[in-house]
Amino acid sequence: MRDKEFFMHHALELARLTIGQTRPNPSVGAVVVKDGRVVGTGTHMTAGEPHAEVLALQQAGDKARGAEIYVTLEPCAHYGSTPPCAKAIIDHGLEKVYVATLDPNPKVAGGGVEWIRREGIDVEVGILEEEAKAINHKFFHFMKTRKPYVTLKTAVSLDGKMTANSGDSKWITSEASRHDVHLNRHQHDAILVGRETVLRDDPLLTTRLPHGGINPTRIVLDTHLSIPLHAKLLQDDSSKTIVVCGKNANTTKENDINAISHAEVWRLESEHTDLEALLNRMADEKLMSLYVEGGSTIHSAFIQEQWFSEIHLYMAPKLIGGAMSKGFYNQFGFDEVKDSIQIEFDQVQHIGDDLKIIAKPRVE
Ligand code: AOF
Ligand code: ZN
Repeated sequence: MRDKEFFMHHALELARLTIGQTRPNPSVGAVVVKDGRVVGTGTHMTAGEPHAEVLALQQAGDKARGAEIYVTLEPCAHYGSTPPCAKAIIDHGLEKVYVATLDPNPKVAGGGVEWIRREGIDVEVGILEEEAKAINHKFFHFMKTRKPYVTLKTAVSLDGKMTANSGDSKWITSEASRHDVHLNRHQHDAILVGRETVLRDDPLLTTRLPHGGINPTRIVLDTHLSIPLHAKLLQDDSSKTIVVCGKNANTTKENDINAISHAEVWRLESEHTDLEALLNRMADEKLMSLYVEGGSTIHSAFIQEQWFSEIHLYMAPKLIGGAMSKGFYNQFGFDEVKDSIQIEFDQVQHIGDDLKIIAKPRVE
């Protein structure tokens, strides 16, 4: 049936197409319908470029007068890099506006809907709202908490090991899982590892998908600035690299890193790399989401301080064993099970030969 959910569903599909490419903006789709005919469609494609509604209205032209528009996010009310969409909707003489969900951005936050209603245009909010929120869940989290959305990613064997006895970890999971990891790199603003991973694996941390992808900003936690200047992520300039250090790190090394055009040192005020200070600095730089590809030290720090929204655990049908090889959370441990950190499983998927488990902090 071509009802309001039908058209909103298509607007949501348009928004879904651009997940990961609009940072720091949300992904938004719009469909304009006149007398049961689609007369315009639009997707916001990149920050700084026109919003979804504007593109859909441009396409509709004169046909927008008296038409209805389906938008996956409340039309904006502010002059940002583009003029307000609420104004465009009013100027084009639309008769009805269907909105999936309000915009949590304090600059908008209900103001767009209010403005349009004030002009006598009927607005209905809440069509397929949960789907719309899911598309931009990282953006919603950031707007609510002013902290990046943190995803901890790990790959383990069925017996919970991240490495074999030698430290070797290539590859525990199948190619299909690794493809999914690259999709997640594309969908996060930044990716983080610790110095140990740089020293051991010398990773590039870029997005390598069959159709290409967007590289996240690379962040290395390196309290004493001990990673070598020839590390691949300091040599390769396909995305920015931020090296985060404590207050006592060597200033010559800091200057050397800052001299690399795509690299930058963030010196924190604490002796060690204080995660909250890092997340606040990221928020200041509009880095709204963080994909942590840690070893157990890094993951344990994020878990211990409860700075995570999701854990992605890829589990391979292998048994590695070994008393020396680690699990992904093992730094402190608890004496009794009753003291352990309570989380909950959100999803379990089969990916290739592996399982992917998505876990989240338990909501009390
Ligand atoms: C809309 N339609 O397609 C999008 C919206 O810097 P600007 O001007 O691009 O504004 C960015 C803000 O606008 C962003 O933080 C979010 O609140 C809203 N995004 N709004 O009406 C769109 N992408
Ligand atoms: Zn707008």
